[in-house]
Amino acid sequence: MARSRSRDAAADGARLRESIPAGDERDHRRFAGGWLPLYRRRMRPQTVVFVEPPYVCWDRRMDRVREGEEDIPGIGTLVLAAVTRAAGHRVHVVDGKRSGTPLDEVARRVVALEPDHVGFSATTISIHNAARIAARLKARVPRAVTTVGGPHVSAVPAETITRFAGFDYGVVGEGECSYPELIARLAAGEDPRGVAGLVYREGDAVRANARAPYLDGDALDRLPEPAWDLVPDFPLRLQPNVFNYRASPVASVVTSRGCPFSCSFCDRSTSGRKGRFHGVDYVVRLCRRLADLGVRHILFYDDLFTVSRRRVVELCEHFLAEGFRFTWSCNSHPNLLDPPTLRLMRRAGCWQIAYGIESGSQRILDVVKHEVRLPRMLETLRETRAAGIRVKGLLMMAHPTEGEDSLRETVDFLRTAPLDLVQITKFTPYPGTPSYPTVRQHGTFAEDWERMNAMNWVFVPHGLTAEVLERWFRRAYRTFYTRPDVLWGLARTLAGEPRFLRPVARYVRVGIRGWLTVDPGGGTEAALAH
Ligand code: B12
Ligand code: SF4
Repeated sequence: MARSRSRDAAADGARLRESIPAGDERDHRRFAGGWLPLYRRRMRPQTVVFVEPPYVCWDRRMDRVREGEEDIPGIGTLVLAAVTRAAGHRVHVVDGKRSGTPLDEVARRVVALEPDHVGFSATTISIHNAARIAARLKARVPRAVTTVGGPHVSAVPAETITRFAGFDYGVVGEGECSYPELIARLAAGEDPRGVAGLVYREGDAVRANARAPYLDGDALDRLPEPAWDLVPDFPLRLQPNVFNYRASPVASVVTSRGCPFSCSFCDRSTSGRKGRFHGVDYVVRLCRRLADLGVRHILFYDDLFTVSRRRVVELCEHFLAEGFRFTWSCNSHPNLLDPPTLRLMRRAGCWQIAYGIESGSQRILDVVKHEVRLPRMLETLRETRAAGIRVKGLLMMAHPTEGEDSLRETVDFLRTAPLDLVQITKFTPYPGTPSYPTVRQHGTFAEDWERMNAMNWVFVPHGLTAEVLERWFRRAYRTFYTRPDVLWGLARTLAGEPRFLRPVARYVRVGIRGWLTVDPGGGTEAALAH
């Protein structure tokens, strides 16, 4: 059954690609008429290649676990690709994230496309590889203009451009206005320095313009759909980590941007502090498109999908009215949902909610400004389960001011908390987070961007050591994943979805090996649950 649905989906994928020009031209006109006057200017179409660099997801010695990486371009890249195509350019996407793709191979694929412009999307963990590919490209196709966007350059613009000579430009914040305008100006031989959000060199200095206004309201809904047609094998390509989806094919959708909470570990340098929402019609249109392609599970990858309860209710009512059959999962803050909303979400297909738990210590929750009391958190988790939705908990260890007292509280919390799955990561002070400027007051911070994948103890709070942290980290995983109720729940999920068996067996094998061999700086356990 699953297999024949997959075949249908593949055929639908082909149909989607064939159908794109007509549908898209309509979108282009609407979009171009919206807020990009430069589109109407006469301009030689450019060849633009978007690149997602490979990055080290887990411990770099644990190559096998890297198979768990998500190898599909992000929604940011796909929306930018669609917008750039709408501006009349020839657009390609080169996704280097596929496990262990060598940098030379990524560069070779980009060079073969004879690009005029190459746009890199990079987080902190992938910025070095983005820069390495850019440097290789500049050596082989000097005329290609290299631009980097995404969270890392948005957080530390001048430092990024100063440090990496391979990037000609950076773009801070959302790229939908800035990037097409940069391309248009350069193609027209105009001075690009007025482009909003642009980071550029001027003599020895690096300058950064004020970012473009955040997209909101109609401007968000005028965006074309993500360029899924540029993803080979879509929607069959995305194979997220096991236990994160109910059924495949699976696809991701972003329905809002930004978050008004103030968690000190969270980088909102691209999306900002205000929740901005796609209209329900826009979301339903994307979901309908995916459903027609055979997608059976949608991952809502918003910063905080449930930031507006009213809107969640509206979305669910539309999903029910449309008769959508797919299941879906989302993330939430444990201070937002109530039983009626949860029950409605369940009826509308919600299968799993990932809650930011962060810590089992109230003191730490207050320090990191997570804005929730533990009793309320536990109540939300119980209510979610009671509504029939699986509960995933996201936690971190080594927060600023963390001590063995709070680590013990977190482990105790994990003994009984109503959770089906947990993912514990190692606190990492990313550039762009409120923690970043002050974190050194609370411990030692080895700021090596290439190790900042939340799987290394790059930050060690005063009074602790990496060895002590690692011991608590392992104890936390062991405590949770040896609970009979948790094991029973996982067994039931596996029984319902036998296709999980192979990846799970692989994770367990690699996990046991890692457990026996990995030193405190590494980390394998989180891979089991990610
Ligand atoms: C979904 C998501 C994921 C998914 C990605 C799946 C996928 N392929 O889409 C998964 C779960 C796999 C994931 C993994 C990780 N993630 Co993540 N993720 C997100 C999340 C929640 C949403 C991203 C998104 O789709 N946003 C919506 C789109 C529209 O926005 P966007 O991607 O930012 O793109 C816009 C701009 O950045 C800009 N832009 C982007 N690329 C480019 C390129 C050019 C040329 C230009 C001009 C502009 C531009 O324009 C885009 C359109 O407006 C963000 C939170 C956030 N708000 O960014 C965290 C976030 C990006 N993730 C983060 C982290 C830390 C990670 C991991 C390291 C976690 C881990 N331990 O593994 C990995 C690393 C992944 C990587 N490739 O580097 C951090 C990054 C912080 C930092 N400074 O690096 C964020 C910001 C979370 C946070 N708030 O702290 N993530
Ligand atoms: S961690 Fe989640 S709730 Fe906190 S600020 Fe970031 S997106 Fe918002």
